[in-house]
Amino acid sequence: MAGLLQALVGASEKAAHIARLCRREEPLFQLLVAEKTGADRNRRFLQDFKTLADVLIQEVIKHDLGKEFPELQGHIHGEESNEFKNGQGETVTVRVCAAAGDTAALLLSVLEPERAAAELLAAAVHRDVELGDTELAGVALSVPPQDLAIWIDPIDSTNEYIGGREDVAPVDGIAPGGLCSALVLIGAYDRQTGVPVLGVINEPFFRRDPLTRRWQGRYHWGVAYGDTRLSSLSPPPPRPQPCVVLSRAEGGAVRGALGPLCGDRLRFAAGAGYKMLCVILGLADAYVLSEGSTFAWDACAPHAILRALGGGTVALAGALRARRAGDTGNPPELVYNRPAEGAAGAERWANRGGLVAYVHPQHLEAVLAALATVPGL
Ligand code: 2IP
Ligand code: CA
Ligand code: CA
Repeated sequence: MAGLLQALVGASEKAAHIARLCRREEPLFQLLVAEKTGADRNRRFLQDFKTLADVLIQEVIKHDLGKEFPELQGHIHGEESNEFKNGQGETVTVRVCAAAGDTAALLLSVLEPERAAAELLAAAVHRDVELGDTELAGVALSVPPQDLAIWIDPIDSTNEYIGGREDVAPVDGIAPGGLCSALVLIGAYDRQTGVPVLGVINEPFFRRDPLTRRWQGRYHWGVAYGDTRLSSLSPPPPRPQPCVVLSRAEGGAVRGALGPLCGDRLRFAAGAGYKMLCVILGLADAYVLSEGSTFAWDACAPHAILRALGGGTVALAGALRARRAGDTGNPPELVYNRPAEGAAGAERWANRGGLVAYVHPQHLEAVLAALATVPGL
């Protein structure tokens, strides 16, 4: 049996394949779109979409990991619920069946009359993934699955995934938006402490193959367990003057406070996962978010990789509070096992009070010092 890390990467590859498949045919893609309702609504967007791709991908990851690691069953969580409304207004519970034919029949009840689409998706759900990654195959870890739980964001940056823009020009390597900011995020955290320990980020739309014009993906992983720190990536070198990446929704006060620190190195990008990936890859030195508009499933996987590289993700409000109280210890990191008190639906898992993602502690320190001057933060 391969290890848990290999299983997370394999699941992300299958997920990325399904994400690509769903975009290939525009009429099929239109069929896959349904609107979110009720308490699951992400309050940041007027129109927040849940796609069948999202729901299906989450179920596939849950199914494959739970089958290989029964100890994880009941501890694999994600952004989506597995209920999907079909064209007739009936609620269909999306799940992976024992055989591809049964999964296709279930999917057809959502996709009717697109039989070919349902069969294509079912085949992708049931296919075996061969990784062919010798570096990853050589990683031997003794991380006990019974101590862990999982957060899945089957597709982060759904809006960009649906919009599908391919021609967004990057600014110093950072794409301000577009398809490349849609990512698959799978993170494992310690059930007792809530600390993230394994993370996989998959980029399904990394680049187009120059010959076939088909999308090619890539993935990154990290381990921060006990004293073990391992990653598919090396820590990026720090810049003397930090580059900070923000959401376009970030307000003027935060932009203004970071201006003197970054000069002209303030960047904007879509996707919480993508912005954390920019920090992981060294395209930015920090990602600052002053609001609770990300969730446990957005941050868990990238946070684990950041930890593997010597960095982390702190809870912004808590870090500023501690700082203002004269606490000189390490600022509090986000944890993933504690629902917000008094909240309902997705809000239970919001990273309330914002966050700062970083690799180099000196950048975290500089960012917190700058933000401490902002009244109301
Ligand atoms: C979203 C997505 C958005 C992000 C938001 C996340 O997740 O990553 O892009 O907002 O915080 O919750 P922004 O792009 O302004 O950073 P999803 O697409 O999975 O709903
Ligand atoms: Ca997300
Ligand atoms: Ca999502």
